[in-house]
Amino acid sequence: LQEIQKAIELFSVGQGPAKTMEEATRRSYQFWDTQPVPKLGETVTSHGCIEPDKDSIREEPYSLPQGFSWDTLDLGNPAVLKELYTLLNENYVEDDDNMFRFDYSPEFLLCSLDDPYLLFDPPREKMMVEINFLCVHKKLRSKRVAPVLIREITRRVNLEGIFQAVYTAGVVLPKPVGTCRYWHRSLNPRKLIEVKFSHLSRNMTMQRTMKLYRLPEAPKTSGLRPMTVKDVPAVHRLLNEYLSLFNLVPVMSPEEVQHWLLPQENIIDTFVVENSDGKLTDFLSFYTLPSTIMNHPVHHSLKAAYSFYNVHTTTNLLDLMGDALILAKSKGFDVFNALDLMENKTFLEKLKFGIGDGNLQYYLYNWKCPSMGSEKVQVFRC
Ligand code: MYA
Repeated sequence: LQEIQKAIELFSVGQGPAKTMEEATRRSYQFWDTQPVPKLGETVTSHGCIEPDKDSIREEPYSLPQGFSWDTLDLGNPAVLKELYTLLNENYVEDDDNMFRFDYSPEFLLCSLDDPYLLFDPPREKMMVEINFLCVHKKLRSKRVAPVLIREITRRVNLEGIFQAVYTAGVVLPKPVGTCRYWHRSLNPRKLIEVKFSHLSRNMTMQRTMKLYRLPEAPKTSGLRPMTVKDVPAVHRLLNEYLSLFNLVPVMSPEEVQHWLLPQENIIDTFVVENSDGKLTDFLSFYTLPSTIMNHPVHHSLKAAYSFYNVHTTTNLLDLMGDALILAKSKGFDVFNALDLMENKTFLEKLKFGIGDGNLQYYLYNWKCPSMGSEKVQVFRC
């Protein structure tokens, strides 16, 4: 029996996606080994592209399994947007125990599926695309459709004259440039425990847990207010100055700052701090990404806020993020999530975040650079 169990384990390690570096180094990558990415065991010491820009690019789309064809979506058409929403709502990323699945709203998808942007890898700036929302319908899984999708998007991006990409994934592939961990701050502990997102700690009652996570009614930073369109130039300046402290960051134009940070209901919240001279000194932001709760008789949706860009020059980061929690709670979020990137490690434990069980791996396509600690990585788009 032990032998059989071992064989099953080895088989599953060989086939399934790897969640840890240890599992990843024990399996082979039939597709990724053919791609311009560093190998898992490789130590990268230089910066630059892995293969040169292509002169000739294949003209025909890659072949899909029989009965399927490529279609370019017109997301301005509400029926098409709904179709995309439904595909992701039913088939996109789930947690390891298949209890929760991301539920990106149609408006969020529309806002998120946007143009390429510059990525900074000091001392260089490189035009890259961000790849997101890779999804294969559950009925078509494990049939090597994902490599076809990746090859096809690569071909289409190459036709635009772009040869690098950035992406994140929960699984380990060759080869992460940085590894970040999600942390979670309970805002509505009773519901989180009821849906088994979290559990009652030992020696804790529900009453004591609720008291532990209680937050003040109103933020404490004076001059904190929602961002408006007039704030775009100041927020743009604050953001780019702050981002220059890190190694892997997007370089945003004022138009992109407006697109990504200007508050939009149920998509993005941004609050700026204006001092008594009318000068903006800091800002905080978080985006809305609910998850579907699968198989719960009462609760069907988990309302999660995700920390986005937070810049501080005058206000203490701990106070700024404490206010982010208060604002998220007052807007009805159940949980506030943040990665341990940038300076986040300085406030996570102090603000009662608990460590999550999944990593988020950061990747570059056709670009090598030495791997870095999570504190050197900046968050990308949502
Ligand atoms: S990350 C979110 C990914 N989506 C999900 O997790 C949703 C739920 N899962 C699914 O829809 C499927 O399981 C997916 C795989 C689609 C993930 N990134 O078709 P298969 C490799 C890259 O038989 P399926 C996000 O959106 C796997 O190692 N590769 O498998 C960023 C194996 O390759 P190899 C992945 O389960 C995406 C091959 O796929 C991922 O039916 C960035 C198996 O294919 C993954 N998350 O489908 C994409 N998971 O043989 C890369 C598995 O080598 C972009 N695999 O082990 C690269 C840049 C392209 C543009 C370049 C421009 C210059």
